[in-house]
Amino acid sequence: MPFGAARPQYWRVRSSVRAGLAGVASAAVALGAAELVAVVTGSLSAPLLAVGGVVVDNVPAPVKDFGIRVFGVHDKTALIVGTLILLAAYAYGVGVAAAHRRAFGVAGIGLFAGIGVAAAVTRHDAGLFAWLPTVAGAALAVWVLHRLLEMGSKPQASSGDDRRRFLKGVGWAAGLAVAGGAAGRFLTSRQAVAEARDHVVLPAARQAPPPVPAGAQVPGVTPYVSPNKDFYRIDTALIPPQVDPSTWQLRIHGMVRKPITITWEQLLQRPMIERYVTLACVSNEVGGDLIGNALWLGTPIKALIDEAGPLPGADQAVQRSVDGWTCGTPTEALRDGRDALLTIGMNGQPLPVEHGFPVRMVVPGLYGYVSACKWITEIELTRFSDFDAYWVPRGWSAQAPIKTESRIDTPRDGSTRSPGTVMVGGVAWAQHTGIAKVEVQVDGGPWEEATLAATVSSDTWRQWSYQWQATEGDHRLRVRATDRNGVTQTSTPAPPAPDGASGWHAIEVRIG
Ligand SMILES: Nc1nc2c(c(=O)[nH]1)N[C@H]1C(S)=C(S)[C@@H](COP(=O)(O)O)O[C@H]1N2
Ligand SMILES: [Mo]
Repeated sequence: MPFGAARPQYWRVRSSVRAGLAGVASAAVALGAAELVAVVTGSLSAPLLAVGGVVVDNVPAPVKDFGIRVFGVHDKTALIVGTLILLAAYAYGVGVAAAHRRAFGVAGIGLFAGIGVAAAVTRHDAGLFAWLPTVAGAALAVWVLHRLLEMGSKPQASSGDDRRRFLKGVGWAAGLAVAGGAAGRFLTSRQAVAEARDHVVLPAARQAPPPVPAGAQVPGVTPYVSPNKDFYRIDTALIPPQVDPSTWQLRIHGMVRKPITITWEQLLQRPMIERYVTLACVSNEVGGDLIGNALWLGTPIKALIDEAGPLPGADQAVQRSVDGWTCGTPTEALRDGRDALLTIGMNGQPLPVEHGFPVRMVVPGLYGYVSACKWITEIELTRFSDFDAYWVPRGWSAQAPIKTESRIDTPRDGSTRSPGTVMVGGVAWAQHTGIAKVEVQVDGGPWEEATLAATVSSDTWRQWSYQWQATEGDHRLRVRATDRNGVTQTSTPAPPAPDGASGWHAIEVRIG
């Protein structure tokens, strides 16, 4: 043998790399083919999204918290990319194992298919054929893996010709997989409701919306009204549910005298009002940006609930989304006269798909996870003692009013300014109670009262400013707010779980 004793071992390493590549290529084929089949069976039946969905539904509160802290509103992209990397590593291993024994390949792909099918058929509203994308993808993967291994593992595969043939095979498989996957995604998105949304003509509110007073905006602070495209987004949906208004219905049932169902057309006939409400996520850290203020157009939910007639003891109104997500709101909060709205418009536009199109709830004063169901289709009157909504068994409180908080937006933490007057500014919120006072403290000195900007109502955040006579050196600034009941936000730091972060926001600034 011309290359001496080293050759067989050298060749074995090369061939196991080939086997690994064959495994990865066949996994890609499985995913691509599954995406194509899922065009017919529903996008959530493709294994990647199905498994991702199960992961999202089962992460413990601290892990979810960590995901949001590290990846922010990109937590879902991170999840998908992470899953793809894990899957590629697994498929590489399956390829190598299959090179030794084909049965290992079938078993490895079978295990993958088992997990995919289990995830797909247990999703909320899974169709009769939810198993099909995974099974079709897996069957194709077994065949592709077999073919590629045939090409790649023949002893004569070390010849240039065979190596080229093998790489060409891998290239073709990967190319077809990506093309199939992309075509699948494209066709699925054509079923999307973007077009239906474009055709929605929102009814007018009975009165003009409350004007934003001049002076509500402090220069350098986050916009008082958050544009739709910048509004924070938090939900468990890996891709936003596509709900066609022409088939949308809301059913109000459970502990009621008379269950009612209304359609989109009927909803549009109801009296509409427009209100600014500042929505906040319970996962928002002190100083964080999972909070936004918008002008919501909707009909008061109280009237609809009263028509259904809640029975005594029905202290919880469980809202359910098309994807099965639930949140529980105290029935009282929907009927006590605050502007709890069944919402169809956001800042003058139909709700963006990611923000709940066509219909969502907005309730002033409660964190989103207990009040703001997007893609809503159901309200079930029940008791808190009888039903735990989505986040409750995952470690979050059943009841969660928004905690009074304040944030410094300018100067930025860690920035440098010149000595002299420095304009300090930010936002403070105590939804449905209102902000009465904001104070700023420099280097642990006395608390100084900030100037409050004008605001639309107690249901929105309020901006503030403070003229700081800054001297050279490193400084630490803190802020605290007091609500209109005279209660000052607690200095005790708390993490988001179980019912919202607390503590005073602090920043460091260098003057010089
Ligand atoms: N269907 C559905 N609605 C949902 C959620 C969800 O996961 N699914 N998340 C809630 C949470 S935790 C928050 S903070 C708000 C966020 O609303 P936004 O994404 O429009 O800002 O939506 C709420 N409504
Ligand atoms: Mo949230």
